[in-house]
Amino acid sequence: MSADGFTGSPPPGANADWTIDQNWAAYSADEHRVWDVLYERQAALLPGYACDEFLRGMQALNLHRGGIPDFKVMNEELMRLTGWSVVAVPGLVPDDVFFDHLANRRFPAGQFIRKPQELDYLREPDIFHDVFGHVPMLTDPTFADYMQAYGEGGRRALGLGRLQNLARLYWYTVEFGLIETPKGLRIYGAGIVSSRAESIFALEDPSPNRLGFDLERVMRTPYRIDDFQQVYFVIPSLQVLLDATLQDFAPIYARLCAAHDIRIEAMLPCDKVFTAGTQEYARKAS
Ligand code: HBI
Ligand code: FE
Repeated sequence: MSADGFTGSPPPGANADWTIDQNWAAYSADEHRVWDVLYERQAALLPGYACDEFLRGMQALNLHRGGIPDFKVMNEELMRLTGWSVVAVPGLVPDDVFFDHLANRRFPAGQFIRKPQELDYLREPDIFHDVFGHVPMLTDPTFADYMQAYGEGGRRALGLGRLQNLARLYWYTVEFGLIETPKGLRIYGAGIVSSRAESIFALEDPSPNRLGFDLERVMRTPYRIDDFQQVYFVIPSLQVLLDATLQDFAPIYARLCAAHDIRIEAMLPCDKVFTAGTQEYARKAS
C-alpha cells in the first residue's frame, strides 16, 4: 500500500494517482499520422454502425480536427458538457486507482500511441483506443453518469472481493456493448468502435450470440480478451444501463456467491435472443 492508500506504487515520473503529463508537443509527425490513419478508417465506417450518442460525441470533441488530440483543448469542451476530463497515464493502472479516477469523473487514457505495424492488434489500450473509443460517449450525460456510478461501484466491489463481477460488467458494456435503436442494433462499446474489424463483426457476423442485457447474467459470463467476443449484450437504452448500476449490488452479490459461471457461448431460456450465433468464428479460431 503506498502513502496515499493506493495498492501499486506509480512508475517513476508519474504522480501518486498514476497520472502523467500528456506532453502533447512531444508527439512526432509519425505518431500524429498513425492517429489520422486510424481515425479516417473509423470515421468513414461508423455512420450506420456506431450509435448516435457516439457520433455526436465525435463531432462535439472536434476529433476530425486531425492529429492526436491535446487533452487541454479537448477537456474544455468535455468538462463543459458533462464535467468529465481525460487524464494521461502511462498505461493500465491498478484497479483501485482506475475506479477512483472514474468515481471522480476523470478518464485515464494511455499517453502512447501504437506503432504503424500494430494498427490492428493492441497489447494494451493506447491513446486511440482510450480517447477515440471511450471519450465520445462521455459527452452523453446519461453515459457520463453511468461511468461515474461504475467507478463508485468498482470501489465497493474491491472492498467486497467482487472485482471479477464488476470487470465483466465493464467488459460487456463499456468495452463491448451494443444498443437497440429504431434503425437496428448499434455499437457504443469502446473496444468495438475503435476496431474496424470488430465493428463489422459485432453487428454483421452470424457467429456471435447477441443477447438482451441483464446485469446479473453479465456478471456470471466470462469474456475473451484475446479475440472477437462470442457474445455481445444489447441494452434497450443508456438509461436502463445507468438505472441497473444505481441499484444496491449486495443482494446480487449474495446470489452470485451461490451461482456458477455461465459458459461463454451458452444461451439460457431466460435470455432475450437477438441472434442465436453459429459460433463458427470461435470454432475456426480455436
Ligand atoms: N487502467 N488505464 C487503464 N485503463 C483501463 O481500461 C483499465 C485500467 N485498469 C483496470 C481496468 N481497466 C480493468 O480492470 C477494469 O475492468 C476495471
Ligand atoms: Fe478500454
